[in-house]
Amino acid sequence: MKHSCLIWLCLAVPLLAAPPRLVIEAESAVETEAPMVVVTAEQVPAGSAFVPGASGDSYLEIPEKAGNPPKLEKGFARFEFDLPADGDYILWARVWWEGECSNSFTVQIDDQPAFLFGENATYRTWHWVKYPVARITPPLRLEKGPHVLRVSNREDGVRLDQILLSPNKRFVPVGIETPTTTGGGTP
Ligand SMILES: [Ca+2]
Repeated sequence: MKHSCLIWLCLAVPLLAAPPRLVIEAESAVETEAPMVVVTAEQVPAGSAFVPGASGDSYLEIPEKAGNPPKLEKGFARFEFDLPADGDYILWARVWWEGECSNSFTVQIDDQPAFLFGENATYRTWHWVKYPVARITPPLRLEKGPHVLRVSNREDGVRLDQILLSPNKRFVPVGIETPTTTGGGTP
């Protein structure tokens, strides 16, 4: 092997070893239950307003005043996806929160324990939020193959544009990401 080829191989192997990140449009969920709804400019929930700037000009929403647990347990979106490799993943979501009482979801992956997602203090703008936030909480250990992710109602007045799973703990999404797969349904 030529010396230059050896250098190329050394550079390429670490890149090939890292599993790629997964990006899903929220509106491509395989199933949604009201009051979680798909929103487009032409299809806006009564009493709500369309928020521009979402990828695909479409997102999921639990409208403000729609209700939330414990009075209303309903409202979820279910996603199905395949992971190309085992890994420890960081979950990111591009969200729009109405305010401090409208800034979280409950998330569950497969049969793992459900966890609280959000509760950060950035309101009324699209932005990325991650899990886990604290370093003491381990990333999500996920195996290669099919998975089910469920985003459930915890507070109304919330919007979800994209979901991203990254094995790279240093990666930070900034704007809209290019979808790499669907959530099992049609966007
Ligand atoms: Ca979207």
